[in-house]
Amino acid sequence: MLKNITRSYSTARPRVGILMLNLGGPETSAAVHPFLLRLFSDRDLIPLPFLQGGKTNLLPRFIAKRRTPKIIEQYNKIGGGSPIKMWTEEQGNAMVERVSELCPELDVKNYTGFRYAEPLTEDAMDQMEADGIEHCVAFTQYPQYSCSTSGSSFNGMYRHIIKRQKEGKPMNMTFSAIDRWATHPLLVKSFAELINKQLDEVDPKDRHKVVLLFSAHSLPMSVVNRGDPYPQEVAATVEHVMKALNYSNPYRLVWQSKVGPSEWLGVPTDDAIKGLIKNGNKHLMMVPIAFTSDHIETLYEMDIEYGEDMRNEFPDANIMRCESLNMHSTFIECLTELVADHLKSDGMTIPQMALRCPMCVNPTCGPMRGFFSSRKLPQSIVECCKSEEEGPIKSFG
Ligand code: GF9
Ligand code: FES
Repeated sequence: MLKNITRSYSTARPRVGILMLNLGGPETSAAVHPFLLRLFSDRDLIPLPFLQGGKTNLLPRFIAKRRTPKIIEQYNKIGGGSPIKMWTEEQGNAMVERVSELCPELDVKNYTGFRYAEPLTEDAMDQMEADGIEHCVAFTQYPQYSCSTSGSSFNGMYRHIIKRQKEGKPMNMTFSAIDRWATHPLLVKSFAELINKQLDEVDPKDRHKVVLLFSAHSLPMSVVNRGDPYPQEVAATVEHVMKALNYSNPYRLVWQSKVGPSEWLGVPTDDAIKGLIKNGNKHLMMVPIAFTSDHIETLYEMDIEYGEDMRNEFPDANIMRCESLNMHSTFIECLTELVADHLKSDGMTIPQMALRCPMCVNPTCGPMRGFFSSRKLPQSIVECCKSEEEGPIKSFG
C-alpha cells in the first residue's frame, strides 16, 4: 500500500517536454550531403509545383550534390562541423534546470528537433512520446518568425501529427507553441549586454563612432513579397536593442547569406561593410541578430569572409563581431522565462500566429496555424505552475 502511494506520488508529476526547434547543421563532412538534400527538398522552403510525383527529388538531389564540396570546405575551416547541436543541448539543459526550480511540481525535459539534421524533429516527437511525455511545447529557437524557418518546422510537426493519425496511431501527447519572441525584454537585454561588452574593447575616444551592423539571414524577395513577417520582426528586435542602448551608436540592419540567382532582401552584409568603409567609417561591429548560437554564418561568413578577408582588403578598418548568445546567462534566463511563463499561461499564442501570409499558397500553413494557435495546455499543468508561483502572492490579496 505504502509502496503504491510512493510510486503514484513520484509518477504523478505531469511530464512536459520542451522541443527546441531549429534548422540544425551537419556535425561531420559525411553529414553535409544529407543535410543539403533535406534542405533543398523542403517544400515549405522551395515550392516545386512542377515536379510532383516520382521525380520530386531529382532537382534537390542535383543541387545538393553540386553544392556539397564547397560546403564541406567551409565547415572544415570552422573545425569540421556545425556546433549547433552542442549549443542547443547546453542551452536546453541549463534552461530546464532553472524551469524545474520555478515549477518543481512538473517533470520537465528538453529535446532538440532539427529540420535538416539529426536529431530530426519527427524522431524527437516520437522519442518524447516513448518517454511518456504528456505535453509537448514546440519552442522555436528563431526569435523572429519566418515561414521559411519557424513556419517550416511547425509545418513539419503538423504533418507528422496528421500522418500518425492517418496511420491509425495518433500521437499520445498534447501540443502548444512558443512561436516568436523578437522583443522579449531578456532577449533585448542579452544583445545589449553583449554589444556593450564588445564596445568596451574599443578605445574610449572611438567608441561612439562604432557602426553597429545588425546582420540577419536574408530572405528571397519572393518570400518577402508573400508577406512574410520576418523582416519586420527582425527590425523590431533591432529597435528594442538600440533603445536599450539609448541609441548610443549609429546602426543599420543588413542581410547576409544569399544563395542562388534569385533576388534576395538587401543590403547584403558584405556590400554594406565595403560601402560604409569607403564612406569613411573605420570601426564596424557585426551583431548576429537572428540566430541564438554560433553556426556557419557567424563562424565562417562573419568571422572569415567578412572579418579576416575584409581586414586584408581594408587594413585600416577595425571590423569586429559581438559574441553570439550561446550560454550568456541573461539569455538562459530569457529561455527560462519564456518557458515558465508559457507553462503558467493557458498555452495560447498571440492572434498573430493564426494569420497566414497575405499571399500564402502553401496548403499546410492554414491548418498548421489553426492547430498551434488553438492548442491549450492541459489544466493539470497550468495549475501545477500557478500554485507554485502565485500561491504566496495571492494569499496577500
Ligand atoms: C533563414 C534564419 C532566417 C533557397 C535555397 C535553399 C528560401 C532560403 C531562407 C531563409 C535561415 C535562418 C532565415 C531558399 C529558399 N529561403 N533561405 N529562405 N533562411 N533559401 O525561401 Cl534566422
Ligand atoms: Fe506564410 Fe504560408 S507562407 S503562412
